[in-house]
Amino acid sequence: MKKILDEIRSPRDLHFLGLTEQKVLCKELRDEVIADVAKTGGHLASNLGVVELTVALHYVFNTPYDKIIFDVGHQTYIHKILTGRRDKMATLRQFGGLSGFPKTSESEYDVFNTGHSGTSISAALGLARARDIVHDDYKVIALIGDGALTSGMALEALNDAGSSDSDLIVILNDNAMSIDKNTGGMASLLSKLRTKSFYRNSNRYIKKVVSYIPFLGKWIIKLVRRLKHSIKHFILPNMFFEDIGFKYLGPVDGHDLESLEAMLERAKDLKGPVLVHVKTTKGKGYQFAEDNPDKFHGIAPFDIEKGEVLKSPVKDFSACFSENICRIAKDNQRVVAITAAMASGVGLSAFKNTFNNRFFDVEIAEQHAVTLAAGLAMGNMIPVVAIYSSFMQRAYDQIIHDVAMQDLHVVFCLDRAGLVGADGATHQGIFDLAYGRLIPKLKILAPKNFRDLSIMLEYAIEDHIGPIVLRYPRGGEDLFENHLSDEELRVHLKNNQAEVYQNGADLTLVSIGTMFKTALEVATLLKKDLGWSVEVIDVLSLKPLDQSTLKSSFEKTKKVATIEDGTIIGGLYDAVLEIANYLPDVKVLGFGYDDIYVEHGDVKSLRASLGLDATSIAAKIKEHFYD
Ligand SMILES: Cc1ncc(C[n+]2csc(CCOP(=O)(O)OP(=O)(O)O)c2C)c(N)n1
Repeated sequence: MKKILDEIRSPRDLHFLGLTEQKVLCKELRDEVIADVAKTGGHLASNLGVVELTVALHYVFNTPYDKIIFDVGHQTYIHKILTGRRDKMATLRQFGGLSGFPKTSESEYDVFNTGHSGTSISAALGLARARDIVHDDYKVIALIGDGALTSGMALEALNDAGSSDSDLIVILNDNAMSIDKNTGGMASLLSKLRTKSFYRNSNRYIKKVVSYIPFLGKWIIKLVRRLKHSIKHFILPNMFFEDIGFKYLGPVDGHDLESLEAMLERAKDLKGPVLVHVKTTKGKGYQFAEDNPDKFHGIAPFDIEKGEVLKSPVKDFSACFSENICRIAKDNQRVVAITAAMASGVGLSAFKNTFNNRFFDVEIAEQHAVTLAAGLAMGNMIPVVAIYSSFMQRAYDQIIHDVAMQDLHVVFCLDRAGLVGADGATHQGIFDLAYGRLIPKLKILAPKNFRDLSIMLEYAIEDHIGPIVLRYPRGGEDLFENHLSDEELRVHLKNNQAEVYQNGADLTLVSIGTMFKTALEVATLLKKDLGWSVEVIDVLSLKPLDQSTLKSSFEKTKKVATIEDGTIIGGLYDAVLEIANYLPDVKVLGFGYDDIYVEHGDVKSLRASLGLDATSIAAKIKEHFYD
């Protein structure tokens, strides 16, 4: 049977639909996005929550002339379907396919690339100011969730926008959820706003009741009127947005198309900064996602009937971190843990449940998370800050200014370091080795398997004093035999010693973290192909780097290749070059991400496309060094 959706080739086609047809369209969109994400994986619950809102926005506004900026951008699947990309949804997040986030290179309807939370209002305000300077008249709309609104950046932008004269519409998509339940002061303000109609009605009810009281009743109403402003302040919490300069509209039910479109029409005609508060349900229309919006926030391919992921998940580094931090915190009461809205992602849910008074979820506020840790360290706690590598980019100054410069004992656990895959360029954790290496006093460790992580975490908390980073990737561990005993590894860490895993005379392969397995495979290939004996060294610590072990290996082999899951500029390659620079006749070849942003796709395909799989690396080494 032909669907209404089949007729929608661009948002313009929405204008031929009446309200009833638009409602049917929403149902079709929901079914389609569930079917799409069940195959590709992705951010399902957030998209189900904005079906009506996305249709209403494209119906009311004249896109792409009017500009919609999506915060985070993980909720743009419906937008993609409506803006001519329906037939490519099967390629979503796949190598060479559609991105899971807005991409200006993908469509003229994608106005601004996002991925990290909290950027939409700043970008929208910039666009609005640019429009005003050239006297253009398009509308600018920022769509931001209540989770993303906890970002420092978003609050900075509200502060600026509120005092500006620019016409700007901020749509607040409030589902009371970040990935987990949204918490903090902003969340409680919004929860009061959500029940605002109750306050309004109760106000009317009180007026009605007191007007029946003879003499005194009228007097009370007069008094109520006179005190209206202050009562509004005390009773109606929307004054927060109004006081900082926004016209506040709402709250409106984000699944009631008629009211939503009417509200957006009103917002369209208002001057200056306007905030439209839209209440939505995360996961709306798919029971499994409504019941477990956190599980369906970002999900792997799943069975629609059962609501379960198809592949049973393997134990990953986050789970290993989770086990070990709980183990260590049980005996060490000084250990506290901090997350920026990613408790389950980074593996802190068990810690939260077991040591609740030592757990802090600061919401999407990485900068605050780091300086909060600095304060805790000053107070003699040992803070462990677990944040994804790419999100930690936000807090660079805080690491330097608040932690490292004061030599505070803070343990940074950078999860999702290296390529993360399907989430793409904004989420690839490829910069931390380079940016971390520049910071004086910061020690940087990278485990190659779970055993290393467990001992490194113990070392970072119990033995080391000062700022320290542990970086590890998304996913499970590679299998190989441990050559160092646990005790030997402890000694290596204490002495900043690299691990010489296998001796050789023809080439030194230096790897960091989980690229170790690739190094082993390259060594095997070179042995088979050229008969080379390859020395394989895992640095364990990038900073300080074990100069003497590396130096004597380089002097022996003269040929060196580095392999890292990070940008080669500023990372392991550069660090090794600094040693080789003083050694005559030593040549170094670097394998990593060379001055590029790595797009989305499965990690294996991405690496192969960049020449970072074992076969390509071995071939390049042969070409470069074989004479
Ligand atoms: C700087 C940064 N930190 C963390 C994240 C991970 N993250 C992606 S979406 C999200 C929650 C967003 O909640 P909200 O804005 O309310 O959108 P919803 O999914 O609930 O619609 C988080 C924490 C991120 N994208 N960027």
